[in-house]
Amino acid sequence: MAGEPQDDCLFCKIVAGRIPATVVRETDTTLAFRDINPQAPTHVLVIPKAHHRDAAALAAADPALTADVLRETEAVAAEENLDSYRTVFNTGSGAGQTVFHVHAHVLGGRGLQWPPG
Ligand code: DGP
Repeated sequence: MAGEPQDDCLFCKIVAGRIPATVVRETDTTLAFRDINPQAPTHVLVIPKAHHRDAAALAAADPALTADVLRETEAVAAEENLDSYRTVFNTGSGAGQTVFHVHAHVLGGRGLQWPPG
């Protein structure tokens, strides 16, 4: 069911503390932790604690939680002293999504090219 923890979900396991992560921010509804394979000097993932598959599913199920995630991306950028940064939601395997628990990548600390690959 939407929002319920999934036994086979990596990020639900991080939320539950069953897999370690370098947490940089936590709220009642969200968790922000460093990406295990950073693509920039700052590369933090912001997730809702509740399980939703992707950004579209999250936005449809819980607009307030969607806003919480977006607010936290900005909070991470401020804490990391990023003047410029990129927030990315990969949606679907064709776009590079590999973990199907919605997450915003916050990337910064270097020049970022456009368009992305
Ligand atoms: P995506 O490809 O958009 O689904 O991004 C998934 C990201 O998750 C990817 O950049 C690598 C990161 N990742 C995968 N496994 C782990 C993990 O166990 N811990 C942490 N911190 N990040 C992970």
